[in-house]
Amino acid sequence: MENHASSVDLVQPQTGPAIFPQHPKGAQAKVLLSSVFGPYAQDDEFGSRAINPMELYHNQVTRAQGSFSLRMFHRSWGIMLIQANISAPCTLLDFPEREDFARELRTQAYDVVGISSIIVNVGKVREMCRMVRELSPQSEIVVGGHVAAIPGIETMIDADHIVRGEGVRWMRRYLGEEENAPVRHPAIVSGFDTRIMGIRLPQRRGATAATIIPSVGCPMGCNFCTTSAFFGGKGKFVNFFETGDELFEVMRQMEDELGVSSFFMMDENFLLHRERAMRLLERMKETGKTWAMSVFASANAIRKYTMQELVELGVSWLWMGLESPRAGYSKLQGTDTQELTRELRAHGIRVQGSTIIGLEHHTPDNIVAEIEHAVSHNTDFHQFMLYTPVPGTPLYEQMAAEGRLMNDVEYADVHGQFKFNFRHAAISRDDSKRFLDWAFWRDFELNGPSLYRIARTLLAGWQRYKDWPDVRVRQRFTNEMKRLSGVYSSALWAMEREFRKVDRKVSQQIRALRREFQRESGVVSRLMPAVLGPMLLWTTRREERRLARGKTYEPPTILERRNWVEV
Ligand code: B12
Ligand code: SF4
Repeated sequence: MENHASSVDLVQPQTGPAIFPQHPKGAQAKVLLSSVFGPYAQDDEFGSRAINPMELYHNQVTRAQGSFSLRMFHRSWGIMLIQANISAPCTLLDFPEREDFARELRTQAYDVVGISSIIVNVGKVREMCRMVRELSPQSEIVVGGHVAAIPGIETMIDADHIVRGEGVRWMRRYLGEEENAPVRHPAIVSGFDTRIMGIRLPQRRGATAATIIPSVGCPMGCNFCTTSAFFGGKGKFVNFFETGDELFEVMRQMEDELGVSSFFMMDENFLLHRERAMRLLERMKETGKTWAMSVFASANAIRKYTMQELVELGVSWLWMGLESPRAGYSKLQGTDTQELTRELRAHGIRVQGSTIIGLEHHTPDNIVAEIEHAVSHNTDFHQFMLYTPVPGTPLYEQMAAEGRLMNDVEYADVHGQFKFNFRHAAISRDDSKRFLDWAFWRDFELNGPSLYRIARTLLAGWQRYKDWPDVRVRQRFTNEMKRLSGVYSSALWAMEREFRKVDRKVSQQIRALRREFQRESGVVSRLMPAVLGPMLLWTTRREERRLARGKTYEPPTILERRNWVEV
């Protein structure tokens, strides 16, 4: 293929190459930022895969939970952040169909087209570059996001600039703007079009958490970790908001703009930065904020806090890598993850565990026991991922050096939810999928739907904290209980019946929890299941039938213009 790539621009612009590309029009340039085109949840020639939908939970967490799977979409936050931080006129196109992208190119005469992608979608990037050359030949093409880590990417796609690492500073500099100006945080509703048990939840202002992006990267540098590697690897990361005060101000602004009191902290290891978190807590206390927070954190970072501190900080959902007790990752050293999970849940903190299938020490003989161990954590959610050497990571370098990469596996299939892309000493490629699928199923069968599990954790938290002296803590649990107890009781009513065909014991546990909810909650929520329960059972069964017929979901196309003057 003809290749125009004029520069592959490395990690940080301030330490980057001496001659940094700049667009001749600077901040007057008209910019289009786009995510890759859909549809996503179907097999096609551009690399979409039915197994790889644009839904976080259904893709890699609750995918075996049928109609109980939590389904929702998330915007492309990287390009939202870039758009909010440049003064050039800029359109953001999220989840376009090919025709939407083509129409925008034909009608708007863009100077710059920025495409954001991860590795699996490289085939779409190639096609989008081709379309730009054909429909908007004056545009410079900038490609960013994890796709840029593919070795030899500049020969695979026809782009002018390929940006590795942090993109806000790069784009500002490219457009002749002040790259180190403070970062302006866009208002982001964390998820949308949420569905569960066959119904789409109403979207009310303030009901869904706001996404906050404090940083990108993670200094822990685990060998397989692509986000850590992409932003500098071990010991490095890029902070957008250094201090607890800065973070507090951003959250307060989002509280105003979006009417939220809960936040999804999109930081790979939020709790690692204790000083920042504790300053944030001070500010929350001073101002009486009853904010709730969903965070990612490694076990060693969680252990820097007492349960009390986590609860006061409003941590209500926590994503923790369990990986495998025998893998030797430093973040897990000295932690009994089962005990930690139990404790967190007993304090009302929902835990999402993440376990790797196919580590070097796994064999067909020990993997079942390792999966059983993972499942016995009884987390609220559990992600299982294949051990996957992804370009850019130390693991990839190692596998390449050892000659173990399967070079005939398409990038579209390198996402950890299908089959190995490397030769494992003891487990075949086909078996990797069998073990992965079994892990998801086993977790569901033994522990029940995640919706049931989060209801149980909420109740435990409420029982523990409903009379707590700190009003902020008490209020947070009371609010959540008030908002959700009726809905949860009704969902439990339907789950109890529907789960009988999967496992009677779990169905009885669901029933016991429903009874407890009945005892603890008010009249309305005691009566609600009689009406809402049968309806949910009906929608659940209808959804099962739809899914059996192959029903999938796609995100809507979103177009947003900023600094824009209509001609
Ligand atoms: C939200 C999210 C999703 C959302 C999708 C959002 C969307 N609209 O695309 C959902 C949940 C659907 C999703 C799905 C998947 N995801 Co995902 N996802 C994430 C997550 C958690 C956050 C992304 C994010 O917003 N980060 C914060 C922003 C600020 O960072 P950023 O996107 O990297 O953007 C920065 C730079 O990369 C750069 N940049 C980005 N775009 C551009 C564009 C231009 C022009 C420029 C100049 C710069 C630039 O500038 C930005 C600011 O610095 C990341 C993990 C993470 N911590 O990043 C994984 C991650 C991106 N996902 C990943 C994967 C593998 C997947 C899946 C394949 C599922 C799976 N099996 O794991 C599917 C693919 C679905 C599909 N069909 O495409 C991997 C990517 C691996 C890789 N090396 O390619 C990540 C890194 C997770 C991981 N650690 O493995 N994902
Ligand atoms: S602790 Fe988590 S985010 Fe950090 S490097 Fe390891 S896997 Fe990546």
